[in-house]
Amino acid sequence: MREPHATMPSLDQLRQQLTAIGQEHVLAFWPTLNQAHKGALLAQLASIDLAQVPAWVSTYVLGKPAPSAAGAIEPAACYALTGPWDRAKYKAVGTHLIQRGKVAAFTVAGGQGTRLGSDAPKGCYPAGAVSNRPLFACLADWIIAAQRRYCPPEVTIPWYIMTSPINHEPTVRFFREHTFFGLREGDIMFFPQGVLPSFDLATGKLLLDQPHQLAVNPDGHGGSLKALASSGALADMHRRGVEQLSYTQIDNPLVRVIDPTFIGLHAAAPDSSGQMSSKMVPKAGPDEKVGVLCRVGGPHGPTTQVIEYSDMPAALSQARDGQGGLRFNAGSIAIHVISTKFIGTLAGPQGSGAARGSDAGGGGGAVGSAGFGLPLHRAEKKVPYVDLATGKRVEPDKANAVKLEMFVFDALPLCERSIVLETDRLEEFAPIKNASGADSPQTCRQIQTQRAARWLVTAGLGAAVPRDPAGEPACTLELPPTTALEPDDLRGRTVTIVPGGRVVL
Ligand code: UD2
Repeated sequence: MREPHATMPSLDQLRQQLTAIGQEHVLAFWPTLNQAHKGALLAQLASIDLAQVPAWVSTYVLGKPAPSAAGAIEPAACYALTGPWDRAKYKAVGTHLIQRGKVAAFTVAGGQGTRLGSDAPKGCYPAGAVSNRPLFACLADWIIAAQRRYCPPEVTIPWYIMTSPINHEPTVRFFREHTFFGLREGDIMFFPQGVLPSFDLATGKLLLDQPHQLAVNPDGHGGSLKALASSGALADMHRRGVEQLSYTQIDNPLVRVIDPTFIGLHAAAPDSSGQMSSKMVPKAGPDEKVGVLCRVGGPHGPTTQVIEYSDMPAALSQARDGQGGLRFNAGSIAIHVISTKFIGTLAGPQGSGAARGSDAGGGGGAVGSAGFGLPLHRAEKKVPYVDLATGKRVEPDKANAVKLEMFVFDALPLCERSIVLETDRLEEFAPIKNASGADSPQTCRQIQTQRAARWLVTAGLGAAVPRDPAGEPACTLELPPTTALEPDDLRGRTVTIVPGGRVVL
């Protein structure tokens, strides 16, 4: 979508433009619309980059571009969980940045809980294994705990939350109802992401959701980079002196929202440009539905990239290394640190994606509105539409439309040098995506319990955990970050858990 026009084009101008691109049907109901609806349709059309529409249609709607990994694909190198690298040194670097107010949290929360059978914003979904605290609260708890641990009283960790036009209002209302989960209202900024039009799958025509309204869809989490700039969030960070954004998704209650070691490694590792870094966990198996961090050959040499699972050639997903493990093992868990300067460079006047060059020094960059150089991805979906012949709204029972979206990890190859940190799945990856089976509320509860039990063992309190005959915890445990950010915080505590018990530690 384009930025709002200073002057609205006239109906005639838009009609001409639409006719030139073969999309004049979106004005089919014009004579029947009231004034308010006419104004709304004109404004919506003016906000779309109509000049781009023919290229989107030919490339992504009627065409199906092959995955763009043109060059040789190799596994990405990682900072391994067990070293050898100086974890303490980088943790100190990250802690220092947090202490000085140089780090903010950023959550992409534009999604609904559709796969979970909920119409509410995903962040409202109950996630605490025992308390049922919503996902938003779980992330807020981490920020509160990190502030207490790392920051002097005058420093806070601001939290930027990207919503979508669909869930913006309910998200803000939810935070108000819960008094911002204990955070200062002024330290949280909500902003909606942009949208892109949805297209008829067979013809490439723009779909109408209502006679006066195009069907649109959120522009993907990749839209966050542009939305950070256009919403004023980037300018707000610049004012506050924020240099690094800790990027996470909303669906994972165990996510380390602020991780000093990862932030420090990103900012100071010799092979990092300090622009954008990623965390990975070893994949659970060849078919796990996570993108894979790879090194992909390109015209300027190989770059670190995420290849989404659906785009990864099957032969590579299945390939084994010398020890029998998966050769492409680095599962992306959608956790990144991104410098504000890098985002500013992408937002620059060219928006060319030519954002190479080191940002390790931090600082804000120029903020513009164009481009961002991220490619689009297509997805075939069911999208309700108004039938032009009958004027009736149709709820399709099979995919009838193409939605376009951007992925944030497509910014990785635009970095000069990008590093990957291996992390432990049990420690920080328990996403809730599906109502049952993999990545469900049930698996999330299990992982929370196992992690809490592991931390109790590490802290010398393992005897408190009742076990079943297989050695698994025979209880449900929840360990909020406000109790412990790491296992050592539990040392010396007294813990009593009865078999079958449900305990918030
Ligand atoms: C994502 C990754 C996958 C893996 C996995 C880990 C993609 C395409 N795939 O899969 O590789 O890392 O996560 O859990 O990212 N969102 C928005 N606006 C949008 C679309 C999504 O804010 O327009 C947010 C959404 O609220 C959620 C996150 O992005 O926090 C992930 O979205 P998803 O559920 O579509 O991604 P998923 O689980 O298929």
